[in-house]
Amino acid sequence: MTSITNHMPTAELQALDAAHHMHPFTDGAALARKGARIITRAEGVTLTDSEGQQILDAMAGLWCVNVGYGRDSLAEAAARQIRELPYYNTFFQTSHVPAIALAEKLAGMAPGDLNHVFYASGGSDANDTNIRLVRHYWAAKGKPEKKVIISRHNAYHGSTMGGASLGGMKGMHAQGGLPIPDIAHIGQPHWYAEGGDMTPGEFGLACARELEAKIAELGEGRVAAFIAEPIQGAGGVIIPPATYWPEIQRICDAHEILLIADEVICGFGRTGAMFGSQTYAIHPDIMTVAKGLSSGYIPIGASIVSDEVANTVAAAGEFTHGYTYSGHPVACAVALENLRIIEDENLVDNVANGTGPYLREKWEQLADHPLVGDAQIAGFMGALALTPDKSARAPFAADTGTVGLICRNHSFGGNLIMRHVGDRMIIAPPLILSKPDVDVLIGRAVRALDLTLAEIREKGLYR
Ligand code: PXG
Repeated sequence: MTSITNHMPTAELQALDAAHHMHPFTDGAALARKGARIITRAEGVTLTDSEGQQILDAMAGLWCVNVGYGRDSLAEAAARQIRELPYYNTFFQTSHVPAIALAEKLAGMAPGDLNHVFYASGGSDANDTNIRLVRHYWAAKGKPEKKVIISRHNAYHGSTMGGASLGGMKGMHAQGGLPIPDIAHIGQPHWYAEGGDMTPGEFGLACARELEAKIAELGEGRVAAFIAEPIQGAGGVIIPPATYWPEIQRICDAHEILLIADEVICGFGRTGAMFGSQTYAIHPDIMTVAKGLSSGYIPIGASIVSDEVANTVAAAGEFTHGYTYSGHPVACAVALENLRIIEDENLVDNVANGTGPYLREKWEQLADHPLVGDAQIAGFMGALALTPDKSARAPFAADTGTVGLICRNHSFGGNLIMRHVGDRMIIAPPLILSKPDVDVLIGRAVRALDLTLAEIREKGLYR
């Protein structure tokens, strides 16, 4: 076996990567021509690549490294647990201390009567659990025909058959025979792109009422649940109008529909409260969590379930569902230490009252840039809508994503990880971001926008 180290020349690593590593959500042939960027180390909010570049990671990895990189205590928690009990399962009437302790901790942190934890290894498989759980719940209540789960276009709920079916990404449904049966979709509350002449408030209500119309169309007796991210992340940081969530809650309550809040991105501080459900005063029956639960240091996800749903399912006999790594002791130990850091260092308060307001002020000023039609931010989730015509909120004539990709390339080239979704530029930095970090972030973002404007003018893509 070759030993592959951080010290090999970048080109050699890229060649081996192209030869043997299939990347997620990647055009493999195109990547092989270009070569992947290779990250070798990270500390705080800063990545180092194989060329020695220092990069500000304004995406917290993939929306997950909430406590930042380089936390020794997380390494120690993992090492301690591996020495003591590296693995045991939680099937067959068995349990262990890390799984028990984390479940108790999450029950205490989660709002309302969300007191029961079913573990997974990430967000996708936790959402698969949710599909089976809500259908099984209604069957246990004597309503087995309540099976349909309503989701939204442009939602992201994972890449498994269930998760991707719940998701509303057309490109994903086009591959592999999706969606599975009994999943329906309604519109997203994306005022900037789809709100037309309505005010954001009117549009938020109209979008929420699509749920009521869909329930009427399907028949209340067939609908099990509605699932949504409090703020859509992968869809492009779509922050709903203030009118949206109260109306969704009213409709779910009125029609006996379970509400699943997918908190995989919003959970653990990102919106300025511990959970996005608290930011929007939602009372979900189930929350999906992953990512920030361990700050990405180790894979873990979970469904946090209400007393009513958990007790009903428990009374109905065996729930024939589970994963080898449900409640993995090392993952639970790391998650517990990660939650201790989030609480002891008041990281949620940094988002709400510390760095957060400063980031908001600077981010919203980016709306003055000629290329930016809208600058939105909630907690540590920000989006810029790029446009050739601010007043009309107009899209570019070029294919969606052409300009966004140019901007992303200038951003990465300038050592800022700011992503694009179509022609929206997005950030979701680690929750430890400081005010000096904000100045660096904004300076690099402005430079990327300036270079993008110059390039698209030159290429005739502007107007
Ligand atoms: N729900 C939400 C809301 C997510 O954002 C998942 C579920 C699935 O979690 P796992 O752990 O199975 O990946 C996610 C994941 C992107 C991107 O491009 C976002 C995610 C995953 C991959 C890419 O923004 N979010």
